[in-house]
This record gives sequence, structure tokens and C-alpha cells, in this order.
Amino acid sequence: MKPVICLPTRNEKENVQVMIDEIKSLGYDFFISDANSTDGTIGIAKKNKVPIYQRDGKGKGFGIRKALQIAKEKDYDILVLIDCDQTYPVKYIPKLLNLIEKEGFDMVVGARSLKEIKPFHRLPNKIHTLAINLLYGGRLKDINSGLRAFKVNRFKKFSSKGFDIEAEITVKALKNRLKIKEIPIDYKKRVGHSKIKIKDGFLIFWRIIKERFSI
Ligand SMILES: Nc1nc2c(ncn2[C@@H]2O[C@H](COP(=O)(O)OP(=O)(O)OP(=O)(O)O)[C@@H](O)[C@H]2O)c(=O)[nH]1
Ligand SMILES: [Mg+2]
Repeated sequence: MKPVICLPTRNEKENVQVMIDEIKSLGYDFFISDANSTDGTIGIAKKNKVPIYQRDGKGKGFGIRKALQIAKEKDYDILVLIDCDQTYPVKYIPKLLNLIEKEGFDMVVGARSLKEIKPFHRLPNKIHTLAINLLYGGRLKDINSGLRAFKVNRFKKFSSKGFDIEAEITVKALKNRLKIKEIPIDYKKRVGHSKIKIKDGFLIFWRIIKERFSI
């Protein structure tokens, strides 16, 4: 199976060089899905000769939608998503891939322990995960994780524009009875500025409800 890694970026100049170096050392194909960053992120990617694709709209969801489209167009079998903020250690990527390739999982997610998540984000995260488990019959621990790998052909397309994208991926995986595995990971303090806002917590919750009524 041919995997590709995608780093979604919006103004991550403090992180992008470190993330490029760490991912390069793993030896897999990778690319950046960027939101027309204005802080020099694009220049750093180009200097490192990393393919960088631009958004079709504003928001992380647009970035991940683009990533899925690129993975399909270029015939990759597995897409790995990892936030470009040095919070998720890249060392877990081979493990995620191994579980898909050797153990037959469709999606493997790096699950953070709640105590490692910022206090401010802890409650919304808990609510989102609980809501998904209740509404879609999951037994998951961290539905918003920004580190996951999945088989490209298990998903047709995504429609989220913003930070509700992980909720959409999770709900679609549960609705389609995909084989999902979570592995515990450590999670580090973010470098650079966070892009998520309070309103995104509500957007994610709304996505969880909305997906219940769509086919
Ligand atoms: N392509 C793209 N990526 C984005 C966009 N907004 C955010 N991202 C990226 O998505 C990833 C997650 O964003 P964060 O700001 O870290 O959000 P978060 O992880 O929910 O919040 P923190 O816990 O504060 O880190 C980062 O790599 C961002 O650069 C966007 O509009 N388009
Ligand atoms: Mg983050």
C-alpha cells in the first residue's frame, strides 16, 4: 500500500521547517495543503522542495478536502494527516501505517489523553467525543485528533470547511462501519499561534448532529 502524509498549514512559519525535517526523516511521500499563508510558510516549503497545494476556500476542512483529492488523483492508498504545530509526534506515523497495512484497520487515530489537552479544550473535546459515541455507536476516546491515517478509498469526499473536518471523518467512518483503531499518544504544547476559536467548538457539535440526518 502506498501512503502519503499531508501537513495542513495556515501561517505555521514557526513549525513548518521542523515538521518537514522530521517527516522527511521517515522517508514517506508527503505534501503540504496550505491556506494561502502570508507569513513565509509557503517560501519555507518551496525552499525544501516540498509540494504545496493551495486551498479552494478558507478553513482547515478545505485543506483536508484538498488533501483527499490529491491523494486520490495521485493514486495513494493511505492518507496520513498530522497537524503542523509540533503537538503530535511524527514517530507514531509508522505505527499507524503498520496497523492499517498489517492488521487490516481502515483508520487509525492517535488518541490524546484528556489531561494532556489544554484545560480550555478539554470539556468541548469530551462533549464531542461523547456525542459521537452516543449518536453513532462508537467507543472512541478522541474524535478531534489531528493525527490519523486512513485508507483513501474508504471515503468519497468530505464537505466540512473548518475545524469540524475531524468530526466528519469520524462520523463517516462509524456510519460506514469502518474498522477504527485508536492508539494512545503523547501530545505536546503547541508552538506558534492556535487557529481554533470558541465558535469552532459549536461548529463541531453542529456537524456531529447534522451528519445524523444526512445519508
Ligand atoms: N490548510 C489549512 N490548514 C489549516 C487552516 N486552519 C488551520 N490549519 C492547520 O490545521 C492544524 C490545526 O490547527 P490548530 O490551530 O493547531 O488547531 P487545534 O490543533 O485545534 O488547536 P490547538 O490545540 O490550539 O493547537 C494546523 O496545522 C494549522 O496550521 C486552514 O484554513 N487551512
Ligand atoms: Mg494544534
